[in-house]
Amino acid sequence: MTDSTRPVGRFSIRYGDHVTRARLDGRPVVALESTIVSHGLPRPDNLRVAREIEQTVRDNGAVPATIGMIGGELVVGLDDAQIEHLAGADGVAKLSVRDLALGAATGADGATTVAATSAVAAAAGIGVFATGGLGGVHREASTTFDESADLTTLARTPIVVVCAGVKSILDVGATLERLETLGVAVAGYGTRRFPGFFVTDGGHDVDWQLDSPAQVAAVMQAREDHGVGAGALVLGNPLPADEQLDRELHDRTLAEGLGLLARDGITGKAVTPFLLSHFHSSTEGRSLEVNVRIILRNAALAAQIAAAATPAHTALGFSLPA
Ligand code: PSU
Ligand code: MN
Repeated sequence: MTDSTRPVGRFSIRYGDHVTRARLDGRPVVALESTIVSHGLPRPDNLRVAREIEQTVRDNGAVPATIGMIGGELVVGLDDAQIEHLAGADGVAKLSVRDLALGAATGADGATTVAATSAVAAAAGIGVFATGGLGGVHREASTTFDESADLTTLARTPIVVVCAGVKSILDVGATLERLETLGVAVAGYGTRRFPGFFVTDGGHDVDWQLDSPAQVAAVMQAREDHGVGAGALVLGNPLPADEQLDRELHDRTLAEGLGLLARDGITGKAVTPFLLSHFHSSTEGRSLEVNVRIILRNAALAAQIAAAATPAHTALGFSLPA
């Protein structure tokens, strides 16, 4: 851990040694979120998977920067002991952007969602972020108003988010409509269909298809060159069809999970972790396996994109911590 910090807004960010070294050496960095570790995956697999995600980034030519909050301090590049802490401790907060100041001022330990991770990564000058699936518009949103803050945050955050689309537990079509309204760019990786996380095809077309890390890097460069629009690029990287969750098992598990949500009155930020945990327990680990595959594939692709994009990004003046 270094003591170099750099203020971002009213926060300071602490950089892990490996991230500081990577930036000094001009090596590519990939941001990773911690909510999937603390709240999205069951213990004890979550810690093993968190380590595998980091290793996959390294194996594909980049340096992982897992982001989270320790004792009220935002850390870009958690070390192994800190990841172990967020994976195993009780009471780790789920931090979206609106929670960051509350967590900082109260000295919280917290895991950052897609929204918070993107915002912190972009503030730290990291251009590529890998996750599992985005948050989005929930199926009952017309009455519950449940739409993830991931969407509005991505509208103002310049970063490439490599994901397997949005979870099929959400309203995929409504989420795509909101991304359009919010000005968030969306492309499929090797496909014109938007992925549905556990399932390869989320049921909707996207307008753009990108086919290589170099092509994604060229889009990043073009966005900088043109300076128009400061939102994210969501890159949907689908699972190969033979690796997806069995459709029938998926549909049955989802219907049950939605019923349980209603029965138990689960709302707000508890909804996504509840549904994921329901999938993991009632598919006897099959959805967990699929979830892990998704994240590792996204981590590999994000690393390749970051490596392809590095010259552009160092030229853009990644500012090094003082
Ligand atoms: N995708 C996963 N597992 C997760 C999440 C996404 O595969 O745990 C998390 C992400 O951190 C995402 C959050 O930002 O769920 C969305 O939560 P909500 O719907 O409450 O905004
Ligand atoms: Mn929500």
